[in-house]
Amino acid sequence: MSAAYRRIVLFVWPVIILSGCLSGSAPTVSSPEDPIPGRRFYRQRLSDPSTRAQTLREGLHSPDPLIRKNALYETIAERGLDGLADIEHLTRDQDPLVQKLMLDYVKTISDPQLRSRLAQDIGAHSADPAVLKAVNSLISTFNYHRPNMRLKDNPTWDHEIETLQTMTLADDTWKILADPVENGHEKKFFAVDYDDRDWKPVRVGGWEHQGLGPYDGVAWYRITFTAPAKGQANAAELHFGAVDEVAWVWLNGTYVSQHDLGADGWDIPFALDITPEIKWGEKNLLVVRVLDSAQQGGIWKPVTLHVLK
Ligand SMILES: [Ca+2]
Repeated sequence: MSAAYRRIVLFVWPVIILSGCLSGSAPTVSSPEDPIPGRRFYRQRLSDPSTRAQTLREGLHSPDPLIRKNALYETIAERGLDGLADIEHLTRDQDPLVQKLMLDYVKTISDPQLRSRLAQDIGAHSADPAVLKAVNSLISTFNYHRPNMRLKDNPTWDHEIETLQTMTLADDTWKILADPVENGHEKKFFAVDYDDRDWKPVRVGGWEHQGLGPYDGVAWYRITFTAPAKGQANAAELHFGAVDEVAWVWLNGTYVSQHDLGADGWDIPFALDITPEIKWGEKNLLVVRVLDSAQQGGIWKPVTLHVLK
């Protein structure tokens, strides 16, 4: 190390640490305008065994994402799971490169609860589609599937089925919320007592033109409607004109069934028996979780209640 360089280091480093302390953040060695000197300085200190450990710890808090990423990489390589306490804050990092590396690390954790918690934390702080997708595949707890039998398919039903009444659900009282992290089921978006006052109003039709933009992914719909009195009815069905693409349906908090033909199901009508779940003559809550993988998405044709005898 030259005398001149040593003087620079001796002068700069305390200032860096001091400014970091004063600002309440970690020491900074680079400016956002020109990160190169900071990176060079970081590498030099890293190559010196006497400053390496300290440099790594500081690098994990650097404002420069490349330095954070490098420090994360080196810390994982050297200490593996023992370094978790030093790197755990990076689950909240805003930089996709750091997020992806952190996710690779989280995948190696064998404790499922810890793995899931860290992955969820990364997902909650990321807007990067690739990161969100990887997080989802790592933590997915969505496992809703239930067969559904309509009255017309019931082999023990021997009467002719008559439609007593049909009622199209109001077009203008739906509400929607995008669920890019795909944990709406864990937040119980389908529950009757879930508070949806912050959800956006939405009409039947593609969600692209209704404030969600070119969003591909999961979104949830909620609507309440008043069912007619039971009268002579033997069954109730919900007829969906079309949902682009996959739909999972809850009524009054109970999971009913799904329409899952993959992307091919986007324009195919479907009907579900809701006889066990409907509340005759009362308010009912219908919740639909929609997955759209490409282009237009959402409930784009009307939903109609059919009362059958
Ligand atoms: Ca679509």
